Amino acid sequence: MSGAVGVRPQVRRPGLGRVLVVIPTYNEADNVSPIVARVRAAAPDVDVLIADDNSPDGTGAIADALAATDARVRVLHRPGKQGLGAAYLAGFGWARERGYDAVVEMDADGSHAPEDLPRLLAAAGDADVVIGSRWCRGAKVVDWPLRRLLLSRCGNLYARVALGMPVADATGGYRVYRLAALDAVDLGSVCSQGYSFQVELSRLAHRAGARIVEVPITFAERERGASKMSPVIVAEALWRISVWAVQDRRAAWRRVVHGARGGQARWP
Ligand SMILES: Nc1nc2c(ncn2[C@@H]2O[C@H](COP(=O)(O)OP(=O)(O)OP(=O)(O)O)[C@@H](O)[C@H]2O)c(=O)[nH]1
Ligand SMILES: [Mg+2]
Repeated sequence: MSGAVGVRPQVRRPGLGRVLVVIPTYNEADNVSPIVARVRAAAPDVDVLIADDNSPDGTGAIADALAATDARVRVLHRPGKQGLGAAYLAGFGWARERGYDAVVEMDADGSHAPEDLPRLLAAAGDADVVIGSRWCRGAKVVDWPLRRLLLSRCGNLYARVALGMPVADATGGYRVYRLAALDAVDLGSVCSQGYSFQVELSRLAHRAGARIVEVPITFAERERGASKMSPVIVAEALWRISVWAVQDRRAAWRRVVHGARGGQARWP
């Protein structure tokens, strides 16, 4: 970890507390400075943690330079590429250790507009989890190729039906979590490496009774750098959603069977 500059007054948002924006990075050298500048301009009272997986393109060093000039920016250096989910879990742990009340998930590539952040934080006043949603009324997706649109639409439809979650954008990665709500979730059980992490956390939060709210965002295709999306990541998401769906149905069936047996036992 690096980046200790000057005195940094702690700012508590009314109704939310101290907020940390976690930005995972892997080879985002061209994106990390602009995204941090945009976050700082859009929400000057929040802190930023860049969770870099030892990017070969030098993103970590650029992040260090940002942290050296801005006391609200910190860097978590991780030894190597371990996936988005692992980077976020490390960021959540970092936030918890330092007494933050809420964490924001945001991509580094500009797809998640920092200018939408104030609306997400405002919505978190009445929610445990806020999802910046691409698939609710008022949302916009800009410049995405048809195959990505279809993948996201179909993936979300599958997650929603298979898992019975009332969430339109369960794969979306622009979120606010209250850390107190995450206390009710066994983060140690999270097994996703790639983007199924977002679905897994949605599912666990929903099962834990979290108040989940979706706020429309304008989502844009990344402007610079290369996507880390791969067929392996898509396959992992499909596979895990299917496994969770089977597990949920088995559990529901067991409840029905045990409930019926319990009912019979009460009769003479
Ligand atoms: N620390 C870390 N960050 C990662 C890893 N994989 C992806 N990221 C970051 O996670 C964010 C999302 O990754 P993207 O490649 O933009 O994935 P995506 O948004 O689904 O795909 P595109 O829309 O094609 O860009 C970016 O900030 C990446 O740099 C990883 O293994 N470790
Ligand atoms: Mg992206």
